[in-house]
Amino acid sequence: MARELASLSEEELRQIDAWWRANNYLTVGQIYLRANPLLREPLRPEHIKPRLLGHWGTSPGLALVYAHVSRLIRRTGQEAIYLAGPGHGGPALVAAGYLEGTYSEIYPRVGQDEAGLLRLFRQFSSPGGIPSHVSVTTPGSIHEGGELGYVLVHAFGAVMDNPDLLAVAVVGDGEAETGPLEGSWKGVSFLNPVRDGAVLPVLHLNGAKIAGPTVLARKSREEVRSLLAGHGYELIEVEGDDLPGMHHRFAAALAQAWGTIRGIQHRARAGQWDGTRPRWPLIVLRTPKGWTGPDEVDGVRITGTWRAHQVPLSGVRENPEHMALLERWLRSYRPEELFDADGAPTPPVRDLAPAGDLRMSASPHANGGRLTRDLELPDFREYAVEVPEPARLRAESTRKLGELLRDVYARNPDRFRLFCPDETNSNRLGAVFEVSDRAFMEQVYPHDVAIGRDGRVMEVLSEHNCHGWLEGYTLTGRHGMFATYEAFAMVSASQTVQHGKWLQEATRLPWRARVPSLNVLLTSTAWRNDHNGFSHQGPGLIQTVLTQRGDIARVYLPPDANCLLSVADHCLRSRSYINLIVIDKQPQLQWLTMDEAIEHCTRGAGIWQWAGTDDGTSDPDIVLACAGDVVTMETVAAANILRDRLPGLRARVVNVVDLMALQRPKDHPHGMSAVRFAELFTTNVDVVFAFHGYPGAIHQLVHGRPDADRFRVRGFIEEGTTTTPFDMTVRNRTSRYHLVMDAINNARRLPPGAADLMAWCEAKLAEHQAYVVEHLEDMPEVRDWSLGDWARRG
Ligand SMILES: Cc1ncc(C[n+]2csc(CCOP(=O)(O)OP(=O)(O)O)c2C)c(N)n1
Repeated sequence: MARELASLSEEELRQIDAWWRANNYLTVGQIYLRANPLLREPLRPEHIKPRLLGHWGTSPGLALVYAHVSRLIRRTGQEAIYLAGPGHGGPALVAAGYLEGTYSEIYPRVGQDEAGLLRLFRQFSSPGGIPSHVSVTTPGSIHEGGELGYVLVHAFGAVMDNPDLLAVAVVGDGEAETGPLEGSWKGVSFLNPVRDGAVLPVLHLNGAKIAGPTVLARKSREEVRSLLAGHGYELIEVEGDDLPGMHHRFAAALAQAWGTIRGIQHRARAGQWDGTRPRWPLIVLRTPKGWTGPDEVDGVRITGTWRAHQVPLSGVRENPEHMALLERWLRSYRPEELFDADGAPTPPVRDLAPAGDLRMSASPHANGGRLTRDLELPDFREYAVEVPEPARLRAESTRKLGELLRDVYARNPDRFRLFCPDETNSNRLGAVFEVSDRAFMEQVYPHDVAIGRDGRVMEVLSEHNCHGWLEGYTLTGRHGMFATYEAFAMVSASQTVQHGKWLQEATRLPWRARVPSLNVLLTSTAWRNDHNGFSHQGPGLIQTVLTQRGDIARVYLPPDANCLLSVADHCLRSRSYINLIVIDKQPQLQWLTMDEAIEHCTRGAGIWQWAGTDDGTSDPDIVLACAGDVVTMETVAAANILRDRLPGLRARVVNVVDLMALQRPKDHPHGMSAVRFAELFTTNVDVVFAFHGYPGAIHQLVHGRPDADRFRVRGFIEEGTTTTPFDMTVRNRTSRYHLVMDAINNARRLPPGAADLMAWCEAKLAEHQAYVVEHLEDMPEVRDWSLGDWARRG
């Protein structure tokens, strides 16, 4: 089959050439025209948009690849999706969906007639229209390509556990200079030819980026070959700008690539794979940037240079010469052959499109919610930690989550994966290895553990890869979790933001089905990275997610294992959110029974009556609030000190699991009502709030609540180093002693003994200081602290 595909018939050449010309015409039309879409009359200034926005340079290359892949699909029935790394070539992909008819099916106003064509042109990069990139509004897209660097990670994620799918991923040569893209060639080291589909990267060396040459385009061919062959690819090179020669050569290259892919898959699926990593094909495509556009403008070379990147002809309305050049350029595609009298694509253009869902713009994989099947989830209550009374038992909470995830893996062998930068065991999630190894297609040695060809736990030391793979995986309808050290979640924070934007926009499009949520587990947190030091102490991702819109962002801070299980179950069931779950992996005190945890997590926040000294009959003297595991312990310990040493003070303890519950209902769907807020925090009593992250976050969240100034927030204030766990809280002024002093300083009524207790706390802090320096560990009364019999149930 591949051999037959290698040569184009006359008919196919005619179709491909017509489709490509039509696509280029529509791209230029989208950038320039507000009227006269079929050039029925000579161009006049009023036909030209007042603001010329968009990117021409990459578009003809993107369209060329699209046209040829469409032919491949028609000939072979191959299921494929298309990812444009240089997503600024949006008009080419919008045009592709339009020529395939998908666009008009989804947006009937943009029909395949002259009026529809005009709307297509006018809406592009316009107020009330569509964005310039391959955004969420573009049918067939799972990759906007706005922030460059992620095209391969999205493609690899999309084909995992998707054996019949081919993801064609065009990589820009400028994009190839980014760190994430350079790291993402390694995807092939994790792709199993039996169980996974294939990625076909097309490295598009069009020579330039916005304002200068690209590294790979100016390297010798030998160096480019060595680089990519070293990553494990078999290179197929196509170069030129001659026509129809380029069509023939690209068709042959694509046929060869597809033949290689199918050969690898057939052999592997027939049991003939010896386990060595296959050499997957990669096409290196060298075409001039802005190919088929104006060669020269005002005596300056455009095509093949960075000047072709955006809008090659400026000031068209005012400059008759430029207007004439534009008209010549548009007419060079011979629109009269491509669109009929009504403005509909003519048969050679139309006939290239594959049928129905095989059109890349209509692929259900790219609208993954359509394919999403809910997870088979075990009953999370079965993993409960027995909690006879609060703060008696210590447990590694994430270990329980690992057990739950193990069984999620077992029940969902085709639609759940964990993504982690080399830390699954370290994060205490290692139970998953009872049912799945880590995926690895490079050499495996006898002394390796839990690693192999059939593994489905994804470990690669790249937060960019992990995050991007999970995005590709969920956008195509499957479920997963990204578990990472809290501080290094900032490495991929920008991806979190970009994905949030995607999800937010998607919720506005009725045709986009809701996809599984992006679940991010932050563990190895700031407070317990006492052993690693300052570089490992950074709770910044919370702040980042808080800036995202309420429609998509959720932040959970479960204080113990049972709360974590309840939160995780909720997140794994949810759709189209970014769920951030923050909890440390070290042994930690357990507070709530499973039933209590479920109720607490369902409400998002609650009073821990047993922890405080407030009888609930009237407002307390002070509220001690907390969100986050370590600061919860400090808060309960502080309340305990107050109970013992200042029994006349009424202190209420409030714990917050769902951070967004603090917001007003009008600011976030989880926001608690004013009545509930007052029940927890009163309307006028001061609140000492111990927070896991940066204090400003809580101020931001309670903004607009009654007398928000009464919130005194303690949190991480960038006081970190390699020290003891408790010293971390002392340095950041969230220790139990600091919280007690804060309570005394802010309580609205002080019983006798407060001054003595202040002095006692100061003495304790001094004692701590001396002790840790002398003994290199925390004081036993802190290190081994628990509530003792004080909170015994019943
Ligand atoms: C991470 C990131 N940095 C910078 C930009 C701004 N930018 C937009 S397009 C572009 C050049 C892209 O060049 P290339 O990937 O070669 O695409 P093409 O030449 O095909 O347009 C740059 C730097 C961006 N979109 N993303």
